[in-house]
This record gives sequence, C-alpha cells and structure tokens, in this order.
Amino acid sequence: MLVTNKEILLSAMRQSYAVGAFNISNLETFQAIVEAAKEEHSPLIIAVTPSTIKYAGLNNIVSLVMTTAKQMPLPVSLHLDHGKDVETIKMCIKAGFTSVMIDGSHLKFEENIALTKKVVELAQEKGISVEAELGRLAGIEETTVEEREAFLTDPEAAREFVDRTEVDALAVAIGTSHGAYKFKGEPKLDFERLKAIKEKLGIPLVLHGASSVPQDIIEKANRYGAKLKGARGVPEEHIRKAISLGISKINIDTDLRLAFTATVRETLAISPEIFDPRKILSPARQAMKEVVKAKMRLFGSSHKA
Ligand code: PGH
Ligand code: CA
Ligand code: ZN
Repeated sequence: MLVTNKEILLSAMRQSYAVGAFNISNLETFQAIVEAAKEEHSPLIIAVTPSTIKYAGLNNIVSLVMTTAKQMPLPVSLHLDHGKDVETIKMCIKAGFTSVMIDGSHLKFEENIALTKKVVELAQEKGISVEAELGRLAGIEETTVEEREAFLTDPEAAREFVDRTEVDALAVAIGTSHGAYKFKGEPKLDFERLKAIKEKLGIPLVLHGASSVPQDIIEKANRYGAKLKGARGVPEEHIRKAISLGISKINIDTDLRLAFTATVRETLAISPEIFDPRKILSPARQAMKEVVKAKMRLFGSSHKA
C-alpha cells in the first residue's frame, strides 16, 4: 500500500531501526528494490531525484510505482529526493508522490527556512510528508574546526529550524558525502554531534551519503575495466552506530549503481556474444537486489512491514 514517509519513519523511530531510501533510475533498478522489499518483508522508500525524472519521465515513474505499490501488502512511499525548487515539488505532489525532500542546504539559514516553510504549506494541504536538509554534506577529515562548524549541522540551529518549519524529517550533516569517494583517509563521522542533535529533536533524522562502497564490488568493476581507484564509503559499523544514535532513514544510491554496473561489465566481458538487453540487465538487477536486501537487514527494517 502507498503511504507517506512520515508513517514509515515514525514507526522506525519508535522501534529504533532505519529504513533505506533507495534511488531508482530505470525499470530494472525499480524491480530490484521492489523484489528486495518483498523478500525481506521490509517497508520501502522509493527515492527519485529530479535528474531521474528527467531521464525516465515523471508519468512513467508514477504509473510504474502506483501500479506496483497498490498491490503490495508492504508500506511503500514514493519520495522526491533532493528537490530544489517549489515548481518541482508542486509537480511531484500533483503527480502522486507521497513524500518530498526540499534541499535548501546550500542556502543561508533564513532562506532555507523560508523555502522549506513554503513546501511544508503546500505538502500539508495534501497530507504529504516533507524532509528538509540543514548543513552541507562534506567529509570532515582534513578540515579545520571553523570549516567543520560551517558545514556540519549545528544542534541548536537544527532545533530552531524544525520548530519554525514544522518539517517531518531532517537530513543532517555529520561527515558523510555523496558518491564513491567519501574519505581520503580513515572514515570518520561526528557521532557526538549526532547525539546532540537527537537530544534536541523529536522527528526522524536522515543520513544521506551513506553508501559503504563495498571493496569486493569495486574490485569486480575494476577487473572488468572500470577505473575506480581510491573509492571509499561509510563502514557498516558506522551505519549501525548512527542507527543506534537515532538515524531513522538512510539514503543509498552509489552502492546500487556500483553493484548494477559492475555486473553489467562482468556480463558483457564473460558473454560478449549477447546483445539482448534483458540478458545483459537481468544479472545486474539480481546483484542490485542482493545489495538492497543486505541493507534492509543491516538497517533492521527486514520483517518490519
Ligand atoms: C544519497 C545517496 N541520496 O540522496 O544521499 O548517497 O551516494 O552515498 O549512495 P550515496
Ligand atoms: Ca544538499
Ligand atoms: Zn542525498
């Protein structure tokens, strides 16, 4: 059944587990996360970015998700990931999304509040939940204390932000970043900061940039021609700790892309005679599904639906 992120995340928060928001980009990646959720009996947040909307088409995505989600006994939400403006938000709400993120993290504090409030007003009318972001996703190694304070989420500012905007969930910056190159040296997150934020806020917290960049997948990709030197992610024990300190939603894109494309490379290398797209993409879909299932177990959302 189709529900909002708020519904999924409040029950995750109360029971101290997290739910993955998995980014899709085409039919096969959509199928991979849906099959994983069914096999793990996990609630599912389907994350779609503005660039995926551009790539796959809004109506195609919505029809696909609606048709599938309505028949599923599990709670499923269709979530806009990193919405940047009111127009995109309006378009997604109108099309049937049940949750939207407005990412004003690049704006000044007051501007971020103003933009987020506007989105909350629009969304509340329709019963749609809203996620906002405060702080910038940037690695924290090799930064000065001043730089850290400028980028990472300030707990007191977060409290004021949530009070004034009435958002349903907040993405916080504690040292993660998007993509496959998160840390040059030892992976490090600011857990003290997370603890302080959690103490001040009563809403679900979100961790973006949470891919672990598994080295076996990097090696497989490189074996078949990729050039992913120095790729590094957030270790699984850091993810477990972040959940124990109050993270309820975890965004994963990079690990899915890596699993999918490493397997496409492998399939083409091993079977150079094939040219049926289904034969090329189904092993990739399977590999991605296995990664999603492992995340659901790591996050504790398996058997929670
Ligand atoms: C993410 C995904 N999407 O919004 O935050 O982060 O690049 O670590 O998968 P990764
Ligand atoms: Ca951002
Ligand atoms: Zn993100």
